[in-house]
Amino acid sequence: MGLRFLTAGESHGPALTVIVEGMPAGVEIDLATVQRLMTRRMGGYGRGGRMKIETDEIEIVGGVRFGRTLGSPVAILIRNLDHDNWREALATQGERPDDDVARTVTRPRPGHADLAGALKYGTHDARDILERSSARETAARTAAGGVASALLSAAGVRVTSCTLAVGDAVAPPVGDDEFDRLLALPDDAPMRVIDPDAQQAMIDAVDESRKRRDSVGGVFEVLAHGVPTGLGSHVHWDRRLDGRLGGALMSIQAVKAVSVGEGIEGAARYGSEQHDGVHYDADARRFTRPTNRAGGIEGGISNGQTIRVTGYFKPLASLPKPLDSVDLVSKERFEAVRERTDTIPIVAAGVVGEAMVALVLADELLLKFGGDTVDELTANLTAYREGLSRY
Ligand code: EPS
Repeated sequence: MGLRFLTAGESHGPALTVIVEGMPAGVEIDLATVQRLMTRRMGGYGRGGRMKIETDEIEIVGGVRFGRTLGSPVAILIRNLDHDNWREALATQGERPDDDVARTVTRPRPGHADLAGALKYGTHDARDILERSSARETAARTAAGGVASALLSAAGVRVTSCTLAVGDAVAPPVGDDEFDRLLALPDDAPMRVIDPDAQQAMIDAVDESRKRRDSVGGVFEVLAHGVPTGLGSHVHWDRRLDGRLGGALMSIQAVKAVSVGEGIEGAARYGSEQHDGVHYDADARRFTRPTNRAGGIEGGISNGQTIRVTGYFKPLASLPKPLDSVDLVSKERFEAVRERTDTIPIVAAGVVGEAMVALVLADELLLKFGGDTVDELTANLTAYREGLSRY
């Protein structure tokens, strides 16, 4: 067993909560570092009104003592400050009030979980569905990712993200050697882009979308630096690291496609243009690559290069100018319900991507190197790395 986590909580319910199980003892959990990730997830240009209400302050309620993990499940609570405005609609007890007070939703939004979820879970109130399908849940995942990142830090692995596109505004590709420049971007940057012209073009694309009362799609990339060779495995489908990371990114609300390295570009290339040659650095006693089109994974195994995975974000389904829909009760045609929403939370999507990648990598580190304490894990990792240098 490696690292696993469970989240619970509705978007306007009392709180979100997450339990991370499998953390070894002795990992330093700096509240401010986890909180910083939470705050970064709230930011970026293109966010809507909800983030002006929330603070996403985390409360660690289990598994940590004097700033270090105990080896027991780490439990975190994030209160929804907006719940104050939703107490009656999201009450956990009592009789169902009338539809206005319950904020019943009978007009499903195309592209959202509303209709399929209402049919599946046997309700005529899509609020039962949208409260949980909401990307608000990613705040809990981000907290879990912050815990996983603390373990990665101890193993010398760092994770960051960048914005690659908003609508038709595209950033120039970021090289592996620009990792530290990405890390150094200010937390309150409107987009996670190094190139100022690309950033401005993305801001303009958000403004244009707002002007049209529409949403717009985008692309983010997650990079993980310092990942040891040998995480994941070719031996079975569910152990392939690219498959696991792909699933983890695809599980983020609104992500509809994922690529590893230059996977999408590679589909239009010859093999000789796609694969990274293998070199050997005799002084450092290690294999090197002049390029990283594979995104740090070959045969489902990390190859020691920077891991790069890209998430393709569809335009959000809550539109200020709604599409056609049909009332769940009367079956009459109506415009879909109008919910407050973001234009595109692409910076947030990148941060959630970082969290999901961190969770998968921390799980893989524990599966390979084990240990009930962080010292045991890092000793095993050091011995393994020494073994590789004698290969
Ligand atoms: C979301 C709708 C909006 C977003 C929300 C995701 O929330 P609300 O309905 O309260 O305005 O702001 O994202 C978050 C709350 C968040 O924390 O990221 C949706 O329908 O998915």
